[in-house]
Amino acid sequence: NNHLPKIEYYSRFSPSPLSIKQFLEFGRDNACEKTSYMFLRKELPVRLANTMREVNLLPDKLLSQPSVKLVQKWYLQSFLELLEFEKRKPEDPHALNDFLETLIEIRNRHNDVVPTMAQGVIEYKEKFGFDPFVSSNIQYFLDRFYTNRISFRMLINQHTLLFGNDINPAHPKHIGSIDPNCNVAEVVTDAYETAKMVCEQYYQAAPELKTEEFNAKAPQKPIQAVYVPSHLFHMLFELFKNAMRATNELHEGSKEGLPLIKAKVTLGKEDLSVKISDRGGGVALRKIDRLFNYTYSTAPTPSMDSKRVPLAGFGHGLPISRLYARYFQGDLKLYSMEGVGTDAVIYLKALSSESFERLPVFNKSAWRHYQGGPGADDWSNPSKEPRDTSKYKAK
Ligand code: W6P
Repeated sequence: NNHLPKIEYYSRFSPSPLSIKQFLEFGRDNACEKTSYMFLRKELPVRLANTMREVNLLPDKLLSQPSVKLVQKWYLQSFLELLEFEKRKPEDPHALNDFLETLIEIRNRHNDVVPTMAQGVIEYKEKFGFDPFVSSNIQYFLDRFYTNRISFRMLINQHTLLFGNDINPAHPKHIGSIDPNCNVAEVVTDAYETAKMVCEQYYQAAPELKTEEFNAKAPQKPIQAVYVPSHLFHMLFELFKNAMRATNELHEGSKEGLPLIKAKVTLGKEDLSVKISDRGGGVALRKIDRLFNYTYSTAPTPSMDSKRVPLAGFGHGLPISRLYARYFQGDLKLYSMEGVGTDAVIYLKALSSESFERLPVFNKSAWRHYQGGPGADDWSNPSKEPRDTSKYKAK
C-alpha cells in the first residue's frame, strides 16, 4: 500500500527521549501549546513508525492472527491521522484544537491494545503450541512494543492534560501526569487498599500491611519522588495482588491468620526503592523467569466480550509493571525464597534528571534479534545417568 514510504521515512528517525525533569520544566514555566504541537506532530509519528516497522518482523504465524491484524490497523489509522498535521501551521486557527481532539481519539482507539495482543498470543499458542524460538521473539517484541506504548501515552497525556480545558482540581500541583512531590508511601497505601478490595472478593480475607520508611538522604523526612503516580500505582497494585494471592493460597483457613505484608520505602543518593515482602511460600528460582514471560503466563481463556476483546485477567501484569519501572531507568526485581516468601523490589531513580525515557529504537541491531532467537544452549545439560566413572579409576 501507498503509506509505506511515509512509515519508512518516519521510522528512520530515532525517538527523542525526554527526562522527567524536562517534562516538568516544559510543563511548568514555558508551557507553550505551539511548541508542544510542533514537537509531537513529528515525534508521535516517529515513535509509531518505529514500532510499526518492528511489528512486521514478527513470525508470520503470529502476524496472521486476527487480533494482531486489528492492532496493526489501529496503528496505521493513528499514524495517518497524525500525518494530517504535517502541513498545518500552528498559527492555523483550528490546528491546535483539532490536534488535541485527534490525540484523545488516538488514545481511546489504543485503549485495548494489551488484552488484544494477549489474545493474539493465546490464538497463536492454541494453534501452534509452545515454541522457544517464537516465544523468545514474542518476549523481545512485546517488551519493546509495550514500552513504546507507555511512552506514546505519556506524551499524549502530557499534551492533553497541559493544554486541554479540563484542569484537574484534585491535583492542582501536578504537571500533567507528573507529581513533583509524589509521596511514595501514600501511593503504597492507595495501591494496597485497592488490591485489598479485589482480594477480599476472591478470598474471605486480605493480609494486613505494615509500611516503613528509611530516608538515608534526609533522615526523618518523608520520601518524595518526582514521578508519575499512576505508573507507581500500577506497579504496586500488581505486586500487592500477587503478594496477597500467594499469602491467601498458603494460609487460607489457618487459625493463626494471615502473615502481614511489609512495605519498605527507602531513599539513597541514587535509588529510591520500594520493597514489598510477603510470606506466601515463595517461588522456586527455576520458575521466577516465567512470571515475566508473556507466552508462558498467558493462559486461555477468561471472559470475552462480543467484539473479541477480552475483559480482564491476562498474565501480562507483571512484565508490564517491570516495563513501567524500566521506562524511567528503574527496574523491578523479585527475590524469592521457596518455602518462605517473596520480596518484590521497585527501583526508581532518586533524581528526576536521571530518569529519562528508555525507548526502543528500530535499527539493524533490533532486526538481528528477530533472526537469532534464543540461540542454542552453550552450557552442559545435566545427564540423567551418572557417567560410568569406573573407567577413570586408578587401577
Ligand atoms: C509470590 C509471587 C509474587 C510475584 C510478585 C510479587 C509477589 C509475589 N509473591 O509468591
